[in-house]
Amino acid sequence: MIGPVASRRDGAAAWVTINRPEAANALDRPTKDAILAALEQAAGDPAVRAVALTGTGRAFSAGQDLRELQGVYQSGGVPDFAEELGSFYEPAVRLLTEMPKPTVAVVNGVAAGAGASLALACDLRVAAASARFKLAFSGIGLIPDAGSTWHLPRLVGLSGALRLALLDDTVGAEEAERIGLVSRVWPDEELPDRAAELVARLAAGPTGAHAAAKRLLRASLDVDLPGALAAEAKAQVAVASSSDHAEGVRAFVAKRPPEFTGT
Ligand code: T3D
Repeated sequence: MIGPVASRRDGAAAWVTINRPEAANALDRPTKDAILAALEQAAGDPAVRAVALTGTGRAFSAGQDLRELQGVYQSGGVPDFAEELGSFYEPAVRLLTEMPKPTVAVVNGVAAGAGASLALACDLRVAAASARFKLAFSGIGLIPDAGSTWHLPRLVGLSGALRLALLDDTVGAEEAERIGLVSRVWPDEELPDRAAELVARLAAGPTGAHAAAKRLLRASLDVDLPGALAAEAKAQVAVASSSDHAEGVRAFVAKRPPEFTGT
């Protein structure tokens, strides 16, 4: 039986698919637990060299399951937001941003609330033409969380971030590409194949170099230039001793495509 999350391997790529299409892939407790387990597994497996996060059906994810939240209120309780954020959203966002391999959100449909936050936490976002982004938090009287207040200004600037948070505009895929929220948009029917190609390409890449580039670029807005230059030099010395570097140079001279092994 397929649970709320389906995990599969495609060569060196791990695909994590949120699988509650009847609820727009909203994040209830079992779904959150399963996403976290799948991300932990992919992050910790050295044979996995790229990770894709996507959804089944018409949505990527509509964010926090509001029926579950309503259930807590109806039973006279108050949701423990600190616990929810600390036990799922924070570790999931940190795994996506910190695992030493590229992460890609394959945004097959609407990404709202914390669903959008998870997409924003991935290193790259690619989208179907019909996909859309909506923060949705202000609609239920909350602030953007799960890393959105950190990622959004870095991706679309402060003005764009404020617009999305306060006006809660829905941004379609084409506009998302124009403002730098997504890297590629493909016709809906082409998304599965094109995204699989892109993720496979990342998984066949120089994993150590990708990991270092990801780490340095993510840190870059919080360090000064001398600090960035020093960090680059340190990382380059480490990466230069990898087999993948030697293979890249060999392949260039031999006029053939490199065969990186991630070592
Ligand atoms: O614990 C904490 O720390 C709190 C953290 C909160 C983080 C958050 O994510 S807050 C934001 C939560 N999300 C939302 O407010 C979004 C709510 N959903 C929508 O605005 C719309 O559904 C969408 C824009 C996402 C999609 O619209 P549309 O027209 O394409 O689809 P739909 O018909 O509205 O939804 C399809 C079904 O999914 C529908 O079920 P039904 O009526 O056919 O049985 C709908 O109720 C359900 N659904 C959509 N979003 C959620 C949901 N069910 C539960 N929770 C949802 N978030």
